Amino acid sequence: MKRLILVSVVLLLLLSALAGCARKKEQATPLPAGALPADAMAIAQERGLTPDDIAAALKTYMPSGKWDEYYLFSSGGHSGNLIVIGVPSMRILKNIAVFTPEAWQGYGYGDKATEEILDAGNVGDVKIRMGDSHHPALSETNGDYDGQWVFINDKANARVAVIDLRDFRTKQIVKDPNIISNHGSTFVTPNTEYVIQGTQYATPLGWDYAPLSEYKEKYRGVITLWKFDREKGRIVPEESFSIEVPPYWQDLCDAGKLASDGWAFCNSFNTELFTGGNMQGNPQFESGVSQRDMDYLHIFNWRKAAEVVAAGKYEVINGMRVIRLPTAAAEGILFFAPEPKSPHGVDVTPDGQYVVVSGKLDPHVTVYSMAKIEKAIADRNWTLDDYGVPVLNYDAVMHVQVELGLGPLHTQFDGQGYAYTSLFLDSAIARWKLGGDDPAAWTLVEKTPVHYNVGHIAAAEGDTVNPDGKYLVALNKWAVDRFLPVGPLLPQNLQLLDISGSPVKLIYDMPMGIGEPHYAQMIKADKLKPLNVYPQVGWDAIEWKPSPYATKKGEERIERNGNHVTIYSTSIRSHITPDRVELKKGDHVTWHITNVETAHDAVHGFQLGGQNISLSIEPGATVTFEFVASQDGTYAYYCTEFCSALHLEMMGYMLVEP
Ligand code: K7E
Ligand code: CUA
Repeated sequence: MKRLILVSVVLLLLLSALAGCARKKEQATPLPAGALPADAMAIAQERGLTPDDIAAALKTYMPSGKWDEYYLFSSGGHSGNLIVIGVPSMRILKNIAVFTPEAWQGYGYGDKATEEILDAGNVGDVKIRMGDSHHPALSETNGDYDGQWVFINDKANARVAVIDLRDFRTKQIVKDPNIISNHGSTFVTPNTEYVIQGTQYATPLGWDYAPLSEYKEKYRGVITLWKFDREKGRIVPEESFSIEVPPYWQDLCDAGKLASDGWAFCNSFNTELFTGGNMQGNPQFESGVSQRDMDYLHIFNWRKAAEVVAAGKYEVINGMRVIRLPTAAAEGILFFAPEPKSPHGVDVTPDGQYVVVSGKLDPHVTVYSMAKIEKAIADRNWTLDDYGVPVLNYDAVMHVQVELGLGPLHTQFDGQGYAYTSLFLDSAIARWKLGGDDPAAWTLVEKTPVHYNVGHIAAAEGDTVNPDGKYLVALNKWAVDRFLPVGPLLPQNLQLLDISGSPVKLIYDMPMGIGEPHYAQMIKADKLKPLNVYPQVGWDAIEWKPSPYATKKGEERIERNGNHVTIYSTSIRSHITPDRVELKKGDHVTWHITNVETAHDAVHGFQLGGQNISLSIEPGATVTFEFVASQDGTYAYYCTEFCSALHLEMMGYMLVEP
């Protein structure tokens, strides 16, 4: 029977994907005469636009020079970056380099500070220069986005990055020393005390070797609470800690807020402890991990966990303080609640009273009540799992199930008491009513088709204590027939929906041809105060203070000390000083360049052919790179931003004498 269900689920998945191709274009309703001024009417008629098309165009068109109302921060998936998009125009504004080198921003191509950031994310002696970014989390104050920082995880290597919204640059990457993949990250606590991160695929801690036959005893996950220091703008690993959890494959997490402040929640989807073996006669992973009817929602008290760590009840494992599993269970830090199998998203309502779990294999969302969870804990209404963790009685904590459709994944909220859930298999967004105490008041309101196979959704400030409503972006996994064909690898499709009224309206399609976005967050634009130029000329943008290598105009120089050569340069429209650098083969070169400009947008780039060097030197910044002149010859370096009419002349020769 279970096999049958699984086979039909797989079939459904395939069919839903194919359904995308078969779907018909909607019939165009003609415009009534006189609906538009004659010249606009002529354009609309010539292009075959419907009244809905015209309304959508009017809502999303951004006249030249006008600014968008919201920023959307979208993960770039396996491009390892973070993409900034203006809403409602859906124009890409920046593709922030995070886990992957990026030449335009001079990230990871010589710039010493950025190389150090990337190197901090290395795994042992392997230089990691890729990432699978999934979930951005904007910093919060009192549960509301404050526009200061954004964090994002790399699922492939279990890392978290810190991005500074003063200059939209990555400032730090931290690697969890105990796990090799994460997914339930990043999610911040309501005052950004901690950045939450959960394991995805369990391994022995420190991903040490242990045979899969020892899975139950040796494999584990962790929930890591990375301590964030706002003053420093850095995660502080020494003040962070992990909570050891069973090897249940933790999935998404969310932090509690208001009524659930101090708590956090993570799903899991392999309470079967299945370990594969499809060449050894075992079922495939997707069926092996779906045998039980229920998995476990992890409910943990991070505030209590911080107290337990402060009381010294932890072990240091690979340099990280870890609350061991028996301690977590005994101290009332970790509880489980059964949840319909193979869940994906877990999302806390704006008032913090309810936790919404979406199961990929269940047409319902399952809603838990924080009040009921706290009562069940107080009543000790639980049984213990194999690891001694209390499993709360499902009936005591489950508040209501709402049937929405096939493949519910992720939920967001507006300020009108509605929730929105993506339906992957249905290719639709369900709008449904949060009902409060009365379970009968929780009802599906409407469903809006999207194209196709939607994963995450992002409503304006839709996971805060104070959602804006207005816009919702569906991050669709399949594009199929929506855009001009570009070969077998298609863009994903970000679709903008107007959720301000009823019915919900689809108003824009935006192809994302960079990497697969997973989650995104949308913040009111006026909450951000990015600077135009660095605070003073000679600025170290990573340390956020004047650089000791800042060079003033007229003080440029080349210093030689044995075979160590140090160059102090400036760049200004339209020259680099010095424009002649003479080296000897084998010299070790340290080269500092200060952009002495203070004009908005007066950026100079710098590329040095044959040395893999690409820098971005933004107004006021001092950038340093180092290399060994290992090959003699004649090289050219030049500015890579078309900064002035005489930009092509902004160059220099580097001679390396044999
Ligand atoms: Cu793609 Cu949040 Cu990683 Cu769902 S996850 S879709
Ligand atoms: Cu500076 Cu072109």
